Amino acid sequence: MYHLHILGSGAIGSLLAAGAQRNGLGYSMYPRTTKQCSLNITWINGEQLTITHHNAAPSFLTETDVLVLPLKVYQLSEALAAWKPYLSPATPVVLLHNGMGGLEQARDILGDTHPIILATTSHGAYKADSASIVYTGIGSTMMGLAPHLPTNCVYEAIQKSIVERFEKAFPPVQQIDDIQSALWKKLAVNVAINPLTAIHDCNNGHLLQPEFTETIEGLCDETSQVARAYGINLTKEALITLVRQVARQTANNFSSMHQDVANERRTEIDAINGYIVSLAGKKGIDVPLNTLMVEKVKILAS
Ligand code: KPL
Repeated sequence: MYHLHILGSGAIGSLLAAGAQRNGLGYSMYPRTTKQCSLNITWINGEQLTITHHNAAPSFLTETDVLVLPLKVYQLSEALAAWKPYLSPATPVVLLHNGMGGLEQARDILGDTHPIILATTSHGAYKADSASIVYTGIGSTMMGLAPHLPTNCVYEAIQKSIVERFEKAFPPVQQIDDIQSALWKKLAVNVAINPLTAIHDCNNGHLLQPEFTETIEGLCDETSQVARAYGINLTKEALITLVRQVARQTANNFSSMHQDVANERRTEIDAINGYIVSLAGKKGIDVPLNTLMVEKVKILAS
């Protein structure tokens, strides 16, 4: 069951496709352009794999297909609008991106009853060049039903089958009942690590130096205040511990925002620190450090 249809040719989508291939599961990849028809993957154990791309044009999907969008948030609306006419109302859609704002876009385009699964992953990978991906760090993936959907047996059965499919393709995968909190925790990590590594041109581990302590603590404080204002109970202390833990575990990695700036690609700053600034504005919360991160990264990336 569930053929994986993976959009784009980014690092995480490619790892998922490679995992499916290694485990004998059906997948199709839809790169944004047809220039690239295969990608080389260096798996974590050094194994070399080649994954092949499908046509870039959408194809009709049924309830036994799943559409996976491991895209940047700013690419989602265009991709979902292009795919909507090809989706059955029962084709599950998996959103897998850094930052926030994707679910709102998906609901606008697909409606409030479409089965949507939210996912976040901590696997490390990077695109060495346009045709090669390197898998650098084993992580895990958390998935859960979008919080606006009713928890009835239909949606729960879809969620269970999707989680099982992902577990077979690219383990480990954990089904999470409160995916919203998990996404906020990932957001808090990205709020601190991503802009600071881009601004200071350093790897994640460098942020453990004492010179970054005050800024990291301040960013976690702002994230915690905004999260609580929206009913997500995350303390500043818990977020600081989490950020430091991820910086340690991924010490040698360069964050995705660092890679975006280094490769002169558009960054996800609007969906990360910009998201905090925007939510804070609606509740009258002062978030000077997040505002500064947005300004600095925008100058870097301009
Ligand atoms: O998600 C990441 C990213 O780079 O976007 C972290 C967790 C910071 C790992 O680098």
